[in-house]
Amino acid sequence: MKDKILIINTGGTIGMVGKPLRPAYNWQEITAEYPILEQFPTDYYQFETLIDSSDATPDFWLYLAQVIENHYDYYLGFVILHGTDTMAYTGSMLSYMLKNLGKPVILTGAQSPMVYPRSDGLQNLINSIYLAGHKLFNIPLIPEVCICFRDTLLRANRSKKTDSNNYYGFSSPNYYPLAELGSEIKVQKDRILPLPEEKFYVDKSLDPDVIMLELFPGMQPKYLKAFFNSDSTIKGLVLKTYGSGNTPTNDEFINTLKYISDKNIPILDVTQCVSGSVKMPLYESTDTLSKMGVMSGSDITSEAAITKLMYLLGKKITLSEIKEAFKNSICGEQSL
Ligand code: ASN
Repeated sequence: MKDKILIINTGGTIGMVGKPLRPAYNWQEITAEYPILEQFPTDYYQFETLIDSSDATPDFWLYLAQVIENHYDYYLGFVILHGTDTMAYTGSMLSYMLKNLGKPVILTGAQSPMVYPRSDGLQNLINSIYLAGHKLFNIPLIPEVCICFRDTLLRANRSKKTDSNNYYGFSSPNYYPLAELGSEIKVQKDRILPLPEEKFYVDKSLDPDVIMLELFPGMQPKYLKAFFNSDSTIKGLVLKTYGSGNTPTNDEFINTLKYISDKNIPILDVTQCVSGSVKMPLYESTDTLSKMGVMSGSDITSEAAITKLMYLLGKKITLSEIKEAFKNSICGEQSL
């Protein structure tokens, strides 16, 4: 193994250059203004097509996981340059796919391109290099998929992009940061997953035949039903509900959920609130859902929920096994 860090560039604002902004052709173009970056022991891998992360797809996740697998044995850790828009989805999916992860996988990006003088990119990148290179910088090893942004290191599957402009772009509303990145890097060891004993591998099961819908007052159940008509291929539903997991209680809405559930389609209840948890059965509405077999998403983020559902469906397990999996955490994505 080399005492080095692999930087994997997938795209996003951090590596954009020119006017109008376009993805850089190579690493030198991004870092020309920052000779300081040459002093770090890094290698660089660039995706053939750099994307705006709003174009991320399941195939993109599979390819990224494959790149990590191919290089896993040779590096101390990985820094993934990624657009901020869907970073929490990619981080969540990677957290499920990278099994027995024993090295840091740090996703980072920027709100403003690195070639701009006021960019947040350089600080985010250097912090990420430190965290991925751990022992080279006297930092504890964090064997997790994380998001490094501004002054915090967050568990990726607990994170959300909560600001489209501010340099504090991400938060982890239901789990404390894994590290604080001030003049010192303070890692909170008690918040970090244990180092696995088994060998690392990539689990590539994934089924994208899912849908996520957010409730709003006045939503017409007939539109929800239309998604699940007789020839629909949708295999799972994440419902973003109100407050502690509440939905309308009228017969038409409840019968529509029953119609979906009777097709053996797993329905997961997650809250549309930024923080807090689904509590079943606290109110009458969640009592009805729970009796129907709707699963509680506890305090999982919607990003971690939809990717977990894709991951579980890809395993071709039974409905009751899926329900069991949502009562448990795969890698720290929800409280039990
Ligand atoms: N649209 C960009 C992306 O997600 C936003 C960013 O990176 N700041 O790729």
